[in-house]
Amino acid sequence: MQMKLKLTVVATIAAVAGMVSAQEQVVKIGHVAPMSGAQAHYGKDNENGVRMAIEDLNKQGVTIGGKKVKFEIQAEDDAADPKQGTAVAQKLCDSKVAGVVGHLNSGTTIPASKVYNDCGIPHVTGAATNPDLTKPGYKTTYRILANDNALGAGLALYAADKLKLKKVAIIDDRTAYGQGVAAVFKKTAESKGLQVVDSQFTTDKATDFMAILTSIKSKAPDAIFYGGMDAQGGAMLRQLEQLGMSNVKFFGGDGICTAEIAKIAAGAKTLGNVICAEGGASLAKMPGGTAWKKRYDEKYPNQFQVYSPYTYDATFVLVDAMKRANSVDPKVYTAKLPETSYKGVTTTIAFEPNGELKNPAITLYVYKDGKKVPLE
Ligand code: ABU
Repeated sequence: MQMKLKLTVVATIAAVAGMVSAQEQVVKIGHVAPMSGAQAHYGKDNENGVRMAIEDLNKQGVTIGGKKVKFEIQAEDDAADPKQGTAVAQKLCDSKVAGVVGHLNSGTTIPASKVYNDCGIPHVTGAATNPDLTKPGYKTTYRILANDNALGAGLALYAADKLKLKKVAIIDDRTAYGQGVAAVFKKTAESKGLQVVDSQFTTDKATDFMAILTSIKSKAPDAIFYGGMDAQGGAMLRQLEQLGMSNVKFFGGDGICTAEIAKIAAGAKTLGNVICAEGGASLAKMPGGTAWKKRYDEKYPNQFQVYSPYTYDATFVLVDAMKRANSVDPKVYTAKLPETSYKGVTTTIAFEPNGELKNPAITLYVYKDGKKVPLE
């Protein structure tokens, strides 16, 4: 008799548990960035942003189509390599993720965007800034920060109008991002009467820049613009100091505008010559920036770089569209992304018809006592 009662209780508990799980659905959000190699610190920061968003969403409790949703991340590494980027994009399509946050590099995001378009999964980048990304007009591609047209032009205008510089040299790393942002800087600088005295290039794997910096030194520029990432930018700062080029300003886009560049510069005083631009407001001026950064630092101490507030918002933008469509099916909810009006941590996010952010801000930064501070 006692045994029979026990069995009944167990069966009842199992039935209730089964009912709950039948009403819950797991929805996977893909994230892609370089998680290995010299750019892994950017990738880790970006992934942290998505993980934090998913944790917050699951804590809030989201119900879509009458079912409680449990969001999970499917995190992938593209190693900043365009071929690996498309392979990983296809893997996410095959895994039937509901949406993707990524990628980080323009060189991986641009080819991956076609893969996502072909399989009908939307992706939102919070880091890739080459304007070519949105040129095909895919209904599955969105960017939630300013692009390199704004960054390159903003820096050139500052060099010409505020600093009254006359001569600049330009270096790029031959990536989609580095080459693109350097070309915009050059065009705007020349339109303002700056003389481009030397143009050099390197790669996103190089470590020794003595030859190109020595060539540039002989042309005596007031400033160098570097289109590329912080591993190379930081090493250049050390080598500029070794070459006695301590008075040369060092401009760059968001790729060098990291906490990490101060570490890589390893005490070189030339860090104080850096002027870099990011495609959004400073954390202090973002609607939710200060409180969000405090929470981020508690969860992920010393890991903040640049883009995690954007990857956090990108995750919420995808889920906001799912809620408005009352569907987690990308074939259904993608149609709601163009009508986004989402009050995020970074700004209120709404999109142009081509998937670019409406009314993006840019902020210029300098480094004081080894810390990045906005140029007010
Ligand atoms: N936005 C700079 C770094 C990422 C990229 O666009 O390649």
